[in-house]
Amino acid sequence: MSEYVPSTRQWVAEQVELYEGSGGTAGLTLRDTGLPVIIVTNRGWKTGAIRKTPLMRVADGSNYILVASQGGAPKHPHWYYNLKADPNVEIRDKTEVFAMRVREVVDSVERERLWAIAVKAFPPYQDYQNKTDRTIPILIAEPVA
Ligand code: F42
Repeated sequence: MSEYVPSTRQWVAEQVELYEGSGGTAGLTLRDTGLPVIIVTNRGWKTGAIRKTPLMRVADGSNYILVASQGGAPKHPHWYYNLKADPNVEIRDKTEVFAMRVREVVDSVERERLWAIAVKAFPPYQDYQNKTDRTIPILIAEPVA
């Protein structure tokens, strides 16, 4: 069984530590924004390591919208490639953990609808898209029946 390897970003690893270590009762927001965060547990496509990625909580019914923004950086985050390689993830939303399957949203009508929901939940996503010429991928996580 592969082990968990923390993010190389200290503040991210610390949030995961607090969120998971408290069983989903602390470390639940993006710094002091009050905006909710989820933790996506995914498998490193290269190392097989267990990775835990905090993302903004953007819900669409019982689905979650995952936005590979990485602050508008020129390249997609690593976790995007992990999810493409293995779509089976766990999403922790506070004290609840769900088995979910992820797919990239490619249909333009669906993407437009989900992007609008994401930007409403976290307006900086639009700023991030404006500052990079890469199209920020949207993935949707759906509960595994
Ligand atoms: N990032 C977003 O993109 N969107 C969000 O909405 C978001 C919200 C958010 C809220 C709170 C918080 O604390 C962080 C938040 N982040 C958000 C940041 C997010 O959690 C990630 O840190 C960020 O997106 C970068 O993701 P990353 O997967 O590129 O992480 C880097 C820093 C990392 O951990 N790199 C590792 C390393 O050793 O360099 C490798 C990680 C990895 O998955 N490696 C793969 C493997 O096989 O193990 C291989 C990957 C490859 O392609 O080589």
